[in-house]
Amino acid sequence: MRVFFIGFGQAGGKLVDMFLAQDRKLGSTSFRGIVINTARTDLMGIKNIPMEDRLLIGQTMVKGHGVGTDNVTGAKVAADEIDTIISAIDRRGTHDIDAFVVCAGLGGGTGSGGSPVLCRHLKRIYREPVYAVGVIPAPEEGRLYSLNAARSLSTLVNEADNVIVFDNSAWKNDGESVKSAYERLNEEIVRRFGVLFHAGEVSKYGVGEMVVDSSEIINTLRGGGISSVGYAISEAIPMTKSGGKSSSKKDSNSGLLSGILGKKEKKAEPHVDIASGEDKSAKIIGLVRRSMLGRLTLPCDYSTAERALVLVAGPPSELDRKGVEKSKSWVEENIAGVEVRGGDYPVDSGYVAAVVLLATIGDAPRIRELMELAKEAKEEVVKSRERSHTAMFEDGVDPLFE
Ligand SMILES: Nc1nc2c(ncn2[C@@H]2O[C@H](COP(=O)(O)OP(=O)(O)OP(=O)(O)O)[C@@H](O)[C@H]2O)c(=O)[nH]1
Ligand SMILES: [Mg+2]
Repeated sequence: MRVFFIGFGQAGGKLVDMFLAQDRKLGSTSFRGIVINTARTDLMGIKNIPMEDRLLIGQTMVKGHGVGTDNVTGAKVAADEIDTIISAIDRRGTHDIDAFVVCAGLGGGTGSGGSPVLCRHLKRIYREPVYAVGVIPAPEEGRLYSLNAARSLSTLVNEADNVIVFDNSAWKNDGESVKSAYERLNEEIVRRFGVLFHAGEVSKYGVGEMVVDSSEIINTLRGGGISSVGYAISEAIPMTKSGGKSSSKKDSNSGLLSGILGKKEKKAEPHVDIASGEDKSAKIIGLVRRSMLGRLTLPCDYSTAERALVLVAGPPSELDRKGVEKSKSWVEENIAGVEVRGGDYPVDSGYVAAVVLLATIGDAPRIRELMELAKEAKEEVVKSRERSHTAMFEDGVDPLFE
């Protein structure tokens, strides 16, 4: 799938930088992107995007120093400079793309305020679907971050065609700070979406027997709302001595398609039989179950998902149509809706991996928590306004009649 990425703010910029690095590593040209920030220094840290595609906005207002977690300013700057942003996107080229993906951390200022504004304009101007990959903050990052995220997210779900959420708190380890986990978290994000978005591509094995092309992804995300992604990877596949998957040295160590699934490729181990059809199928079903029941990008009640997409990636010798079909049926039995799409993606790897996209989910505890927090904050504001109004009225001054 040809994706135009836009990284908004620091988290978004780092993610897009990594998506482009992955694309390059795969020898693919499906991904392109620009990054936008109000902080000059954050733009300097980007590695895979040329300077002309790094956009500094809000210079008159914040002088290149960032908006300091103020997402109202973030939104204002984006709205004021939307023409500059759209020109930068057009300069990079959009005629052959399948979708826009806007990446941002929703707890800060720039990406949090700017991404809903951007999504609204992208939808207005272009025909391609506009998705957001939104990172939500851990509670330990503070109440302001959570409030920013709640506010941004509730706008974003109306502006983007779908918001796929990644929850920082679900992914950092105990005792680890969110900051020190960023790099690892970003790899997890990029691996999942990278495998998913590259799925329909022709690899050295051709395309899959059951290709997942961009329209399958687009149709899965069509319901809007919030979505979550699961992922699981197998143990290293035992290799045959001759003619097995990674028979040539270049294949196993090329670092092109190998490595995309997330583990270091090992050298072949001789004298092991390739699994039978039954085994392959069982293994695939097991992986898909694990990916859905394990840690999702946004922990949620998967039984409330309206649609799903199942993707099985691995060397062709391990892929199995029956296994994919059975997995799809299993997912269908376990989600609210009946639309489950899926297929395979042959890659040069010593592992098999499953990605499950759970689209338009009805319930996620962390989202509920964010929305309740936002509601409380709003009530507090109303109350404090009432209090100040009463106090002033008691003093004989009614601000409404001033
Ligand atoms: N997963 C992940 N989260 C990040 C990363 N960098 C920042 N975040 C989170 O994203 C949220 C917003 O942070 P930033 O992206 O730094 O904010 P910004 O959009 O640049 O906005 P300002 O700096 O306030 O102008 C916070 O909750 C951060 O914890 C990252 O590299 N990975
Ligand atoms: Mg920043």
